Amino acid sequence: MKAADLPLFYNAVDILERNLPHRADKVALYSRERNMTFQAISDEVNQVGNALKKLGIRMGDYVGILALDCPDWVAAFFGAVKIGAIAVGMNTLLTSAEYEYILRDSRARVVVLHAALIPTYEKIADKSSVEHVIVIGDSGGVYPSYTDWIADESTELAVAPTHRDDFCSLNYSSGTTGAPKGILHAHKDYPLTSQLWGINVLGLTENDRTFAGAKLFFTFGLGGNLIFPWYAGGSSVLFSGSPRLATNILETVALFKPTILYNAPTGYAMAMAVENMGEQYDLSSLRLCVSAGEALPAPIWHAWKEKTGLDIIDGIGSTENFHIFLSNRPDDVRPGSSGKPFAGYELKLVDEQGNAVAQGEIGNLLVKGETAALFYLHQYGKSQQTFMGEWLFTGDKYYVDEDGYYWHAGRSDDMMKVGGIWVSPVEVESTLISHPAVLECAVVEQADDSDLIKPKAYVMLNSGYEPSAEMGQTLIAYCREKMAGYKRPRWIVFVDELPKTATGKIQRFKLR
Ligand code: 3UK
Repeated sequence: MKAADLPLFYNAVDILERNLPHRADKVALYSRERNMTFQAISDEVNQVGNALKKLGIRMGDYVGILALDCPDWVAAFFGAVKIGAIAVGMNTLLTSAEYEYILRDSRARVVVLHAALIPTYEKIADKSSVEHVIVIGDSGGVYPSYTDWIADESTELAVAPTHRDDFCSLNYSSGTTGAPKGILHAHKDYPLTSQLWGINVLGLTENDRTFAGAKLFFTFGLGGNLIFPWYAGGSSVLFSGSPRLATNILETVALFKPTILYNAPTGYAMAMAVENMGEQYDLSSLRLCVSAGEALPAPIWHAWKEKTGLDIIDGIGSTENFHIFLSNRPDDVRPGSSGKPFAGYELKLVDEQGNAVAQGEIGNLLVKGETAALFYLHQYGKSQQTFMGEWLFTGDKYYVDEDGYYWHAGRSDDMMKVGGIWVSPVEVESTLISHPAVLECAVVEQADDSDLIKPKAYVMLNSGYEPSAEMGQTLIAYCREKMAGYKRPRWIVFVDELPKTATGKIQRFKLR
C-alpha cells in the first residue's frame, strides 16, 4: 500500500467510521469505566467535534489531550481529527514546565484534561494560549466537565475536507538537551502504518482484541492499541491506571481477554517477577505479544516463551515514523534481534561519511518510508540533521547478521531508553547537581540483571560530604522526588574525579 492509493482528500476518522456499515454494534472499546460500541463511540466523536466547533476550533487548530487512557481520550482525539484540527496527545508523566513548553509550542487552544492532572496543569495555567479547559472526571466545578460539555451536542457531524497530507496529530519526544521535539503526523500515516505493519506483519484481524502497557499519548500505544485493531475491525482494551505495576497489566488481561498484548521489555520482565504469574492470572486469551520502546533481550524472550508459551514480536519503531518500521514476524522470530525489514520501509546502515557498511559491521540506521514525519516543529537545525530528504536518521546503531536479522547496537547520542521511555542523562545530571552535596556528576547507562538499561550516576561530592550508602540512597530519593521516578539513577558510584576532554566536556563513553 502506498500513500497514493488513498483518496486525495482523506480524514483518519475513517479508521473508526469504516466499521459503521458492518460492525456498528460490536464493542470497539473495553474499559473498567465503560464499554462502547463503534456506533456509540462514533456518536460521541461527533458530539466532541460539534462542541469543539462551538468553542471556535477550526481546521489546523491544536487541541491538547492530557488525560489517562479512557474512552473520553479516544472521543477527544477523533473529535479533533474529524473537524480537521490537530490532536496533541500529551504524556501524563511530565513536569509542569514541560507542559508549559508543549502548550506554548503547539499553541493549543483547548485542553481536554483529566481531573487527576489538574494540580500539575494549574501551575502553568496562565502561561499558555489555552482558552478552554474541559475536564474528564470531577473538576470540582472549576472547569466545565467533559460530560456536560458534549451532553446536548448533535451526534451528526460532517467530516472536514482534509487532504491526506494534512496533519492530524502531534506528539512530543524528548531530546538529550533542550526542548522536547514536536512530531506531526498526517492523516495518511494512520491507514498506512495500520496496513504495512498491523495487517501485513502482525496479521491483525477483526477477531483481535488488543491491550497495551503503552498509553495512547505514545504512538506505540496509540497505533498498536487503537488505530491498528480498529483498522482491522477488532477491538481495544483501555486501562487508566499505571502500567508500572505488573499486576495491573495481568489483571486487565485476565478481565478483558485480549488476544494481543503490547509492552516494553521491562513490562514482560516485571510480569514474570510476579509470584505464580501463570497460576494467578488467566493469560490464555493471548495469541501473540509485542515488544518495542527498547531492545528486548533474548533471555526475557525465552523466559516468557517458557512461562506462557507465547512468542514476543520485537520491532523497532519511533515517534518520527509513527510506529514500527523493522520487525520480527509471527512466523519468523530471532530472539534478541529487531527482525528484518518489511515492505513499506527501506533501511540502510551507513558509516560516519554516509557510505554503506559491510555486512556484520555496525552502522547508523537510516530508514525511508512514507509514514515519516517531515520535521520537528519549530526546530529547523535539528530537523535538518534528522530528516535527510527521503531518508530519516534514526540515531540508532545496528548490524545485520549472516541471515539478514538486524541487531540493535546502541545509539549515536547519549540518550537512553528506560522502560521504553526516553531518559536524557543531562536531565538526570542537572537534577543531581541541584542537590547541595553534589559537586559534579555524570550519568550513563548500565544493564541490570535482566539486561535492561537503567541510569547509573558517577558523583563527585562537595567538601564536607562523605560517600556512604546512605548518601547514595539520599541522592536517589532526591531524584525520585524531582523527576518522574523511572529517571532516577539505580546506582550511585562516588568518584574523586570525572574523565573530561581538554575543553572540559565529561566523557560519558569512558565511564561506560
Ligand atoms: C528505541 C528500540 C531497540 C530506538 C516507538 C514502537 O519507541 C518508540 O518511539 P520513541 O520515539 O523512540 C524511538 C527510539 O526508541 N527503540 C524503540 N523500539 C526499539 N530500540 N529495539 C526496539 N524494539 O532508539 C528508537 O530510535 O519513543 C516504538 C512504536 C512506536 C513508537 N513511537
